[in-house]
Amino acid sequence: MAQFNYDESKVPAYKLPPLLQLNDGSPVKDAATWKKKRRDEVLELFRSEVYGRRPGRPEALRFEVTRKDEPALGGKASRREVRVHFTAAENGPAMNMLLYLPAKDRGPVPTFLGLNFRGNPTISKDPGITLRKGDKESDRGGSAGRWQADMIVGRGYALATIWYGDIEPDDKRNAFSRGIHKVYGPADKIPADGWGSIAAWGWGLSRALDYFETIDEIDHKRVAVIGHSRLGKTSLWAGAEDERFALVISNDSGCGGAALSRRAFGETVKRINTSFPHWFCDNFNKYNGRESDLPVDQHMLIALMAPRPVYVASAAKDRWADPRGEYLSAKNADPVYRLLGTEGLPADRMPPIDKPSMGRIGYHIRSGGHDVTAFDWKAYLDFADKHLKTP
Ligand code: GTR
Repeated sequence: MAQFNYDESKVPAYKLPPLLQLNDGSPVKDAATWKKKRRDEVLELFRSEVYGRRPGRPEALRFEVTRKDEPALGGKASRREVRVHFTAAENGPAMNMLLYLPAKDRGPVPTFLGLNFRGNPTISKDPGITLRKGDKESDRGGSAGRWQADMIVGRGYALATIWYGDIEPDDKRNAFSRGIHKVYGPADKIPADGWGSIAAWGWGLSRALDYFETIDEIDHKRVAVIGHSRLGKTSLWAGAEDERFALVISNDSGCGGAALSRRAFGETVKRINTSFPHWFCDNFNKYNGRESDLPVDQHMLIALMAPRPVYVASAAKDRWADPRGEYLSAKNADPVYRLLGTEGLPADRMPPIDKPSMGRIGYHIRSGGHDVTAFDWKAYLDFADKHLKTP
């Protein structure tokens, strides 16, 4: 089997594992059975076969404000920087969070939280963001289009972001010996269902939420977790593991994220496990070229968010991430949302390009390629207004 496919006629015939059926074969007919039994079963399957098990909140976790609030973004926001220490050691592992609070809205405000790829200074041209060792002035704002900080605070939301490499380097050779993994044990002792880097990054997002619980400016019950691509896989898994996240957004997350694995369209399980062996747990390798043996598929991951609002976004030219497979995941999670008494995804077919469909599940396919754009953010803000702003 090829490691990727771009031909719809070569998508194998497949049957999705049943969502509304317990492992013992009995049907899930009511919300209580989903909440008390089936959700836990599905979560366990994803832990043991896909992402791996992660630890809880470290006892020594502590928060240090490294830069006090200062006006930023032309007065539209105030900027704060916070170091989240994972251990008691002064120079131990920690992540640096950049936080913009909207200036005109009195807290507690709803918040978007997401990891960034290239460092906090890249998310805005704001000259006040602390540069890390090795960062250059010219790095500032290099990824600003993907963050749209002005638009977000202008609509009354806070924005918090952390460089994902602070939690763990995205490095297939050394990730586990240099990142948060090493705090929890030697790199060569990770069991087959032990956490991979996606679980580690998601764990870091939960530690950011721990900080929000300690401050008044942010409403920790209205935090939307967002991520793009590998970090979209991460936001989904973070939302599954931690139900404190009120809303979950996957931007172009593809294989191992929102896309159905069984379609094997674009990137496949074998391909992703070969290119990025550190992202998932070792057990996931069992399904290389054998997607139909997986006890789960990614519609079940989307369903783990229920009844919380979840948004899946694709891009038309991003065939590697399989837009159709992402749509089908969102749609096939719909029965769980309905069972829990909420609207699911209104679109019965894949919506036209650039026309979002927003129920309790949202979906759009944007024109253009693998990216996060102002169009995407406008949709996420509209979706958040719909679900987080209504009393
Ligand atoms: C690609 C990978 C995708 C996606 C992407 C990204 O190389 O194959 O699964 O995660 O990277 O994160 O940009």
